Amino acid sequence: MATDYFDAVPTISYKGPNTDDELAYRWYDKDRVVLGKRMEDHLRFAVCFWHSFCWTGSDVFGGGTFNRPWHRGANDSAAAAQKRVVAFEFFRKLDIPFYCFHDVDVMAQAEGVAEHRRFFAEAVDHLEQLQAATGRKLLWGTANLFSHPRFAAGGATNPDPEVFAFAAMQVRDALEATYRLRGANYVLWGGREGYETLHNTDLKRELDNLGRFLSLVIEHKHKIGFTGTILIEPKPHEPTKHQYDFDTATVYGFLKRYGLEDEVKVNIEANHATLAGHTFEHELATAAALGIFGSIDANRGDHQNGWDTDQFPNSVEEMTLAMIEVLRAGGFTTGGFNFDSKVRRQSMDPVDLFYGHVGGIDTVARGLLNAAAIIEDGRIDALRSQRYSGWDRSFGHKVSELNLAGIADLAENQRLDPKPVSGRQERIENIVNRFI
Ligand code: XLS
Ligand code: CA
Ligand code: CA
Repeated sequence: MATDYFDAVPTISYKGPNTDDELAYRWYDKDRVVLGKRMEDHLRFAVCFWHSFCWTGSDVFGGGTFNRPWHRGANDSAAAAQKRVVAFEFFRKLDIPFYCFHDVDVMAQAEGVAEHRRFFAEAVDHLEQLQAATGRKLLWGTANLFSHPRFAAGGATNPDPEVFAFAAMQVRDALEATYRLRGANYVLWGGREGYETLHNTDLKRELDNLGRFLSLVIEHKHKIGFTGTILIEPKPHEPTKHQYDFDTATVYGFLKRYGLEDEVKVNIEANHATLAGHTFEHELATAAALGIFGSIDANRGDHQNGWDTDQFPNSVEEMTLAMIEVLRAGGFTTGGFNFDSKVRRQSMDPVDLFYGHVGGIDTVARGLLNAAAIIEDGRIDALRSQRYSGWDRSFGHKVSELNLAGIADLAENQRLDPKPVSGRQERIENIVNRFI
């Protein structure tokens, strides 16, 4: 099946910062080596199916605005196949290595278990062919446990065990499909796993069901031999008032309680970090400190409003601060940068999908170059190490080894009177700004 949907747009290539070509990369030069690694291998970019090829441009005030031929009629097998072909043409023309999908993104609209399994299997066969034909790879797969009305009260945390079972069926199939398509990760975003009011919610039972569901997923992953990473994507609210996977620290506490902290990492979305009242880099640094940094959804929010706008990243400054943490964390292993980003509702033309992704990719690439320059310069890391250097000297060693009373005696015997030291924040911020 051929497509002419993107015929007006050429394959995007690197043309450098001085080019006037708006459909070219100015900073993302995939073969350029940065800190010993090719840019493509550092950043591992992915396009998501759902926002770019499934969403019609509708919002709560109005219907679809986008010009996407596969949305004109019912979402049947033919429409789903056309969408898959167009999507892979897009991945190929952007010249980035990965894509991501939810089960329902890639298949025809299904009623009930039998149809769901049949339509999904048909889609996965086609995805396998498209991957082989275009050389594109799967960064992660996932199951949509939140759009269909049956999931109005959640999937794994639904009060009805029949819904729990339907969710288990979808996740079993999506996990097995991800394995078959050689996906690098499998994501669980807590869709509607949360609550609206405690008056009708048994919070403890819901948490235990969510913990058990996750344990079953891990058990099945090992049973089938999938070696990719299982990722949880934190989010504090939306769609529910309170989501259980609130932020990275909350997810870590949850994993500890159910004994899964060595089995699961996090997929951190910039927009979800800011909705939780954190910065993007805070969530990255927290995940790295807890040993659960996995992957990134690069889409950002809007500084003036408090919802999930999923915009393409376009602040080089913000991305530089995030990339410093990614590099400090040692970079990605199985993870990557997924554009879970959507063009605005008025950006209805096919070419708008390119402007969005090209700008986002260049913003991340420039953030990487800035962060690498800051790390190579070494001043910031040196100032940071200097600040903690007392712990590397003999007094610090003693404090690390003694018990509370021993440390107290040490303080008394040495007649301690420690003096405050400047944190040099403004000086450090000035140094960072010289690289942006
Ligand atoms: C929604 C989430 C979702 C996940 C995948 O806010 O970002 O798109 O990334 O289910
Ligand atoms: Ca996301
Ligand atoms: Ca989001």
